Amino acid sequence: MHAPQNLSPEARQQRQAFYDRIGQKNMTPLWEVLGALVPPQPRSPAQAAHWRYAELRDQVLEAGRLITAEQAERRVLILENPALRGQSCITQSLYAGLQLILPGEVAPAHRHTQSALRLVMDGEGAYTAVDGERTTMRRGDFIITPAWTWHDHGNLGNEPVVWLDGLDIPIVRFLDAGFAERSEQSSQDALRPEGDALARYGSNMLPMDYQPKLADPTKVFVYPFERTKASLAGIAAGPIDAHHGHKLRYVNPATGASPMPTIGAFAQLLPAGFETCPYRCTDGTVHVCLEGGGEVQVGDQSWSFEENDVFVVPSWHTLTLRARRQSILFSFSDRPVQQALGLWRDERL
Ligand code: GTQ
Repeated sequence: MHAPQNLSPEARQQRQAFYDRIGQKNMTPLWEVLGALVPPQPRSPAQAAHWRYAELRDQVLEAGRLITAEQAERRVLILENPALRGQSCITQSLYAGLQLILPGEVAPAHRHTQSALRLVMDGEGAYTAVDGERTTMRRGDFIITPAWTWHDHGNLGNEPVVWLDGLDIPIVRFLDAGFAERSEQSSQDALRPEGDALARYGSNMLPMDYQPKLADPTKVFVYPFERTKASLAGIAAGPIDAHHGHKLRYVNPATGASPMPTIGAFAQLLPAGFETCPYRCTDGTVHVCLEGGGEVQVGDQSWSFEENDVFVVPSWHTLTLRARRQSILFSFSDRPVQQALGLWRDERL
């Protein structure tokens, strides 16, 4: 888009002097930056990256020897995009981290305007409580804490429990709309029995007087892995998509929209030996391998991945997945934001 310009040294100097003068008044010429501001296609500053769980686990457990959950409030190791170090984000719009809670510990109740998801990776016996209801965290469960809902975590079992946190922290930061508060109670009182929300809102039925608004997050705050696996196994008997394998998106069952307005989440099954056709989309996406293993290629980078490995595919980077064994992948992205704004695009290559 930038027309080549053959500038004489004098003209160049004259322009630079002008830029310097207006610079002192906090102005700058658009024409020097237009190409970068309005690129012909996305050029994410983020980079594809991969974290092996075998290494993550050791470091997370080491953090468990250095600080308690109580002291840390949330004992989390943030997964930072290698090209965005220091910004606490894994893509431009999303945050990811691994949280550890040891037997007997409590991560005290708080709430914030940032929306969060948890993907349970390792260990049994922990729970998350969301607005007065607890859910036991089982491996592969996808749990959400929508904006401004009270939440606390605890571990009643006898092994360390590790999960992946995904939050819209960079989006809320960008909008300068972050609020947070700590509860006086470190653990919320149970207002409803475990399973209540899933029975009321997540079983193809809804309470008689419940009229959800389209932008509301779902009242279903846990999507048990058992159910996800059953759905994936069910569709795997049918035709397969060349670019996605057998892939489904998690929804608010009352509206069909994403579970939370800022974060979309997905689960996919790739049969043993299956290779996806190259695909790209504008939502930079974080993946977790829940079962199986294989190879991921992003542009000219590639990795092999195993269970619980995490990898990130930035916006408009071409992705190919190959399953060595039958594999189940969880993923999340800012797709609902882009779709609400009419920005989202994808391309099947
Ligand atoms: O569990 O509430 O990874 O507030 C970052 C911020 C987790 C949480 C994070 C949080 C939480």
